[in-house]
Amino acid sequence: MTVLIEGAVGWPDEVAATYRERGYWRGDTLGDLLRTWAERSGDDIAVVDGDERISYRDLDHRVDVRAAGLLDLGVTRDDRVVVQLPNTPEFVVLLFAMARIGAVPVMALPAHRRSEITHLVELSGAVGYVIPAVYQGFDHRTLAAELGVEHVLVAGDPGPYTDLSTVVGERRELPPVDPESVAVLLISGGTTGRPKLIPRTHDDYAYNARASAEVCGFTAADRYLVALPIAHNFPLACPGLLGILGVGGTAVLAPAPSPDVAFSLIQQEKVTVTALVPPMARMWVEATEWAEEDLSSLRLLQVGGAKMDPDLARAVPPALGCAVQQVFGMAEGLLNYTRLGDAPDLVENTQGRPLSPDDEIRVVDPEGRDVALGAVGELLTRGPYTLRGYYRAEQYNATAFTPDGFYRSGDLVRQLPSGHLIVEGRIKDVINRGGEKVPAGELEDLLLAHPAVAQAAAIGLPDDTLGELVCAVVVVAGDRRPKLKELRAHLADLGLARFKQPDKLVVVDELPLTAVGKISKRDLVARLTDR
Ligand code: J2J
Repeated sequence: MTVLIEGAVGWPDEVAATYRERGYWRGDTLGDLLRTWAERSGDDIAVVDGDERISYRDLDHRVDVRAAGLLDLGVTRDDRVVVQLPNTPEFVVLLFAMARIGAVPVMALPAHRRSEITHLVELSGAVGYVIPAVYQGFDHRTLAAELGVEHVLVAGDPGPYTDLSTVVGERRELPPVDPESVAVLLISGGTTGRPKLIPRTHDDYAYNARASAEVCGFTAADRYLVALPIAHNFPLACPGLLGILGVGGTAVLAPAPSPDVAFSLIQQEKVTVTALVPPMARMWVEATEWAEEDLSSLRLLQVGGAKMDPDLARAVPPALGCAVQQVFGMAEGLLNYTRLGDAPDLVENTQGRPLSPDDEIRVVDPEGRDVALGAVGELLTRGPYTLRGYYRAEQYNATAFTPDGFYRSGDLVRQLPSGHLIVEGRIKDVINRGGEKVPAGELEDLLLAHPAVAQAAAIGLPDDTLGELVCAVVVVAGDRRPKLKELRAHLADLGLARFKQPDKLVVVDELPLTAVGKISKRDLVARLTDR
C-alpha cells in the first residue's frame, strides 16, 4: 500500500507501479510543476485578478517566499491548514506554497460557517486557518476566535491575528516533498453524516488536471475564467486552475459566477473557457437576451455538478456562441466528460465518459452484481485518480469501498455501448441543490436540536431552477408548530452554511417508515410531489 499521510490509505503497491509505468503518475509535486511551468512560460501571465496581472515567474517567486514564511512560522510537512479563501491570488500562492513544503490545505468553501469549519478543524487536526477578514458580510475573524488553532492568517485587516501578507521569508532550498503524499484534502459532498475529507496526492491530482486539460483541448492561448469557488474540485483541477497553468495559459479570477460580473470579464480578458453548475449556465443563457458584452472569445462552457437538462445543453451554443461539455465529476476522483468531437446527441443527453483509459467502471445491483450493459445500477469505480479511502474514516471506509477497492459512488447510472454514462438518480442520502451538496443526515441532526422538533427528515424536492430544493419534513414536539424562518435562524445559530438550510418546511403527524423501520424518504418525496 502506498503511504499518503497518517490516516489515509493509498493504492496497493502493484497498482501504483502500473499507474507509474503507464505515465499517469510522473513523480512531480504541484510545487515542482509550478517551477517547471515558470521556466517554460516565465513572462506570460499566469493569473489575472482585477487590474493585477501576475506572470508565471512572479507567481513562482511569490510562492517561494510564502513557503519560506510558512516554514518560519513553524508550519511544516504534513501539517493540515484549513483554507477558506475566495477566488484571489492569495489562494493560488498559498496552494503552491503549501505544496512546496508538503503541508496540506483543507479546501473549505467560502459559504462554510462555524458548524462546518469546526468539524473540518477537528477532523483534520488543523494547525492553521487561513481566511479573508470579512467576506460577503461575514467576519471570519470572529469564527477564528472560537477554533483554538495555532495559526490564524488573514488576507486583509488581521485584527488580533497574523496578516497573511507578512508571512514571507527568504527564498531558500526546501526539503523534498514526496509526490505520493497528500497534496490537498477536498471536502466530500456525498457521504452519510458529517462531511468526510478526500486525500488527493500530488501524483494523482497532477494527472487529474493534465488529462482533463487534454480532453478540453487546452493550449497556452486559452484563458480560463475561475467562476465557481476555487476550492471546489471542478474549477481547481478539472481542468480548472491547475489545468490552465499546466499548458501555459491564463487563469482569470472572477469574484462571482453571475453574468453581471462574469460577462464583462469575458469581454475584457478575452476568456475562452469556463465551468459552471447548471442553474448558473441557465442564468448565463437567459442573460444573453439583454447583456451587451462581447462574448465571442468563449469557445467552451463546461457544465457539471448536477444533471443538466438536454434543453439547456441545446440552448448554450446558439446563446453563448461556444461548445458545451457535460461534466459528471466527484471530488473523490472519477471524472466523466463529453468529448469535444462527440455527436450532439451524446453531448446533450449523456453526462460524458470516463477521463482515463484506466478508470474502471462497474454498474451494479443492490446485491453488488454487475447489471447488463444499459441497465441502471450503482456506479462503482477505481482508477489512477480515485481515492481508496477517506481521511481518518476507517469504519466508514469499510462500507464506502468494496473489499477490492472500488469506491461506491451512490450514483445510479446506465452506460451506453460508447462508454458514456447517463445519471439516473442516486442512492446516497444527499440533496443536490443546483450542484451544492447537502448531506441529509447533517441537516437532520441539527434540526433535531430545536426544541419544537421531535423527528426530522431532509429531502430534495424537484425544482425548475435548482434541480432540487432542500425540504425539511418534521414532526413537532409539543403543541407549537415552528416556522421555516425560525428553523433557518436556529440552523444559522448553530453555524450551518446557508446553502444547507431548508428552502421549505413541511409539518407532518408522522413520518412514513420502510419495512425495516427506517424513515422512507422515497414515500415522503412521492407524497410531497403529488400535491
Ligand atoms: C448529475 N450528477 C452530477 C452531473 C456531479 C466536476 C464536476 C462536478 C463535480 C462535483 C466535480 C453531475 N450530472 N453532470 O467534483 O470535478 C453529482 C453526483 C456526484 C456528485 C459529486 C468536478 N456532476 N454530480 O459535483 O464532489 O451525484 O463534485 O457523485 O461536489 O455530484 O459531487 P462533488
